[in-house]
Amino acid sequence: MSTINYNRWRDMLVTPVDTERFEWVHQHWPARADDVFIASFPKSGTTWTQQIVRLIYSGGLIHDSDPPLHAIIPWLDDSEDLPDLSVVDTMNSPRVFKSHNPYHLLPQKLTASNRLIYVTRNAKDTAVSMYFHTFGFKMYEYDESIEHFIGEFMAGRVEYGPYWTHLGSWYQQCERSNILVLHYEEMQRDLAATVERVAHFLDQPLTIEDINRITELSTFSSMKKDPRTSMQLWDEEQRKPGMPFMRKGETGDWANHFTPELAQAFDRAFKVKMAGINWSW
Ligand code: PPS
Repeated sequence: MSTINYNRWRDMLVTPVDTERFEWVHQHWPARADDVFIASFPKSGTTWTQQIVRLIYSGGLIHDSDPPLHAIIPWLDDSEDLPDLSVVDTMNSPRVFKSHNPYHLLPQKLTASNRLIYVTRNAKDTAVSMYFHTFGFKMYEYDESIEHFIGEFMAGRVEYGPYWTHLGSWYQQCERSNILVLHYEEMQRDLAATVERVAHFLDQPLTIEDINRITELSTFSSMKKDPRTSMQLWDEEQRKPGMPFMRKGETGDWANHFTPELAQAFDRAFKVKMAGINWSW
């Protein structure tokens, strides 16, 4: 299918059908003062950051009885991912949640006491990862080429898009002291330093041994091995064969999928669309 049946919620396209949940969470969800949010444009390193944060709070310990990562750090807006929203009332503080919303669509009851971590990734790598996500999940019924998807990405016709609007909404807020911005590429360059930075932001003192353990458990290969972080169940039930959620985990993979002409056109268009957003990847 060449077009995807997105739903529209406010100024965004989304695939979850239950947009009432999005609206309710945005308007009414009662946040606690110490709730933490990990937010991102999809495919920017959300799951990776969830793993780092979850390990920081557990002192780098994982137990066999632990539930999957997405149950420890749930996605409030998505009623398929989290059918019973009341379970979050029983979570111990500080609770951590995932969001794919732009800043202005976070729960309105959040205040300056809530810590927010925003993860970003190079636009071309994000587009490639999002293509494999969309092609791989059966629910999208999407079987077009990567060139087609990149065209959709450039036109802003993708979930939670446009990419530049999402980044712009967070960029405008990023000087706030309760916001930490991570870049996927920096995480790749120095994961241990990222772990340290996030722990400092969350006021969680760690020993060198803790940092080393968390770093090791947050590598791509460790996360791919563990069914609780590799989203193995999604792979088995919801994705096409040979299209794993933990796909490649590399920086610069775009070069394997963009022709030089397409890369040039993309860069030209994004220079204009991203004007004023001075993050570099
Ligand atoms: S989602 O569906 O929006 O929550 O996806 P998200 O978690 O934001 O992004 C998925 C991409 O992140 C890669 N990933 C990692 N890369 C490096 N190291 C680690 N530990 C890691 N964990 C996840 C994952 O493979 C997806 O990227 P691609 O390029 O598709 O491999």
